[in-house]
Amino acid sequence: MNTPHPPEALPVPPELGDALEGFETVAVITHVAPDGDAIGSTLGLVHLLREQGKQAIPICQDPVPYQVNWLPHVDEFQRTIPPDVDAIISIDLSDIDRMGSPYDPEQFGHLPLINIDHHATNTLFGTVNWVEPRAVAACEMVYHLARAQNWPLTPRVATYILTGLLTDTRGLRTANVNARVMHVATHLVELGAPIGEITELTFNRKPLSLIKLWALALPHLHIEKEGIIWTIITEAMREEAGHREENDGGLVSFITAAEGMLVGIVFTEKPDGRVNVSFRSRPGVDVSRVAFALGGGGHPQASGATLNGSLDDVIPRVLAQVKEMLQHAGEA
Ligand SMILES: [Mn+2]
Repeated sequence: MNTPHPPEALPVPPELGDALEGFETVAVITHVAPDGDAIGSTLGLVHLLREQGKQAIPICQDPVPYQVNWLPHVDEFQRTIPPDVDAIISIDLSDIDRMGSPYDPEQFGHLPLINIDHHATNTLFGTVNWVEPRAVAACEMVYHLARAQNWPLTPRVATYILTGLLTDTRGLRTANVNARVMHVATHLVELGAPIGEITELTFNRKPLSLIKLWALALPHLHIEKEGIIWTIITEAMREEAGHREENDGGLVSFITAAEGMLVGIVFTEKPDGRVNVSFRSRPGVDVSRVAFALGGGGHPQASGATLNGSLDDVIPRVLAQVKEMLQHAGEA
């Protein structure tokens, strides 16, 4: 009765353990526009591999976001893959294109590519694929991997992993948080991850420029009778607020909390002229199918896509697809 429950293990495919033995130098790459899970899972895995005597280099096309820029060693991220690596591990990455500019198939296509991801929309692009949609974060997969391999979890690695677990679950508040996830979080705290400090630095801290950006975006709030709430972030707003980071800092989750709404969307103009579309939805409303149909990906309750065209082109197109999805969901 007093025995603590070890967290239920998510199974790690045996070929993954074998693949991890097969290299000395590896690039661990995560997705463009990284979030806390992308950064935490990459650094967690990099440090675990180094503790096993491997050379591991964290790679990301884009800068570490403000939310997790306090993590140790974030300055180790590189934007190009060194030419002499023996293998590539992609993490939290649903589609090969989400690696962005660092991954040139001409240069690296011949190398083993180990795909570790928790998105149900993953396209299985690796030479070894471990896709586990039950994991609430790629970080949770790193935890189960370390346990399966009997790799010790240091307080620093536990901190990386818990940070990604917390960011992908918005502080253990998403519908997919269950007893297993709570056990994993508890174990990470027992291993030395400072949950109070992580929460304070990750969730209770935003740049003033971001709050100013929200103030400019919120007057453009629109509500559709189908239960869709949406707004825009333009380049001009970004300029006026002095906020250069592309991430909306949680605006889409904030507006989706409005009572009676089923789907929240933020349309963000990108400097390259494309539009980033970020979706959130209520439990039971799977918005990832729309994101996937638009060439993006994600999770049932949190997903996104990047589209060509101006805001005026993109908004009606996306709203029509979301409305159609809601109509079919209503009929089902
Ligand atoms: Mn993730």
